[in-house]
Amino acid sequence: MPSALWISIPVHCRCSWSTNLGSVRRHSCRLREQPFWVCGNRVGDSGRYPLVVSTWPFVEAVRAAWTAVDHGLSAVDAVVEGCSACEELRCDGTVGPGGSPDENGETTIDALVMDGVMMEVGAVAAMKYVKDGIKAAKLVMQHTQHTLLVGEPASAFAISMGLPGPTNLSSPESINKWTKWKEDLCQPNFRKNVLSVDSCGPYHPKDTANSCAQANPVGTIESSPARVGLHSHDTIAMAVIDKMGFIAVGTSTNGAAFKIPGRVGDGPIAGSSAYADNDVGACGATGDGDVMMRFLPCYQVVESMRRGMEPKLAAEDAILRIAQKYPDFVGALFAVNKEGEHAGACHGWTFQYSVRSMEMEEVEVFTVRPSTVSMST
Ligand code: SD4
Repeated sequence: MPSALWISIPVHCRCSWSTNLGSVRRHSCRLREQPFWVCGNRVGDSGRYPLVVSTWPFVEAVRAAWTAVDHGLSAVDAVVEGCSACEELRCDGTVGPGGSPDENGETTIDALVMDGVMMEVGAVAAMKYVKDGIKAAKLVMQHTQHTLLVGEPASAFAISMGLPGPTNLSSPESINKWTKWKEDLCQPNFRKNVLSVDSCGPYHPKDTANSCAQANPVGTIESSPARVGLHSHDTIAMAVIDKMGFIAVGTSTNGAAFKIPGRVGDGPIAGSSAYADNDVGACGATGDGDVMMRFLPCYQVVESMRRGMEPKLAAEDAILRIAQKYPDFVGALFAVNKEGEHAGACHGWTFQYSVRSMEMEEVEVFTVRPSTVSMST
């Protein structure tokens, strides 16, 4: 069954470009009304670094990271600055405090930072009561020998290390969103193979519930599946190459809206939402983390680039591997190599990623357009 594969085509000249594999549209955020087509996005030889790449048109976040790295901060610190800006701005209502609520109406944060020099990682997942996800992740990396802290103990750790809290992460917007979802009978949601006498639960495994249902005249309701990200952009994943050529990546997200409490997405999983290796390059991802984390797509991208694939092909390959198994999956990623070449690939939605490099006067947003590639290849 054909399925849309959306890819970008980075080669090394600016021109119109369109094939049966799709096309790339590039536009400056300053010149948005005058978009032009490109087939090139290589960073010039006049100085390849620093470089900042981020999922989605999170222009302010890229600016914040750029300012940091341009003033000489490390790649790790610039990633923290960039992702923190998104948390403060509550990018798309799905990053930082007050964003997507879970089934219980609570907002939690998943975040990760990775230093591609030492391959050090710090991450927090399902963190409550602390709004500074990326800073908490950095504290895990710098002050523990662990990689990932989860839930309320992650919050307690972050607060004990100096971050403000406990803070209520709900906002009027998140409460309204949750209230509406409850009024819509808790649909859609992430349950499957369950039945419930009330569509908001409690839920029972279908087989078991069948016998309960027979005994219960109220009857049962099946859930309709939720899809991550179709109507919101959910995750900032950012890569920075600093002036020394060192690479770091970071992510921050509320995860999937109306997720089951306790759910950890791909955001804090190194190799899935983001990955960096200073010898090779970096990758950042967004989309249906429950599916994507089964494939570690960013690890795949970096390893493919290590073996010589250009970013475009590495990104396409990683997306294709997922789409072949999950034709309905929604997701995207960007890839950037040490030479500063970058590309995006996506499936199931239009993807945009933002870049600031030495040769740009402003952040530029790249739109990855659909193609008609058959997934049966
Ligand atoms: C997650 N990957 O928690 C995140 C959500 C996302 O675009 O990025 N959606 O699954």
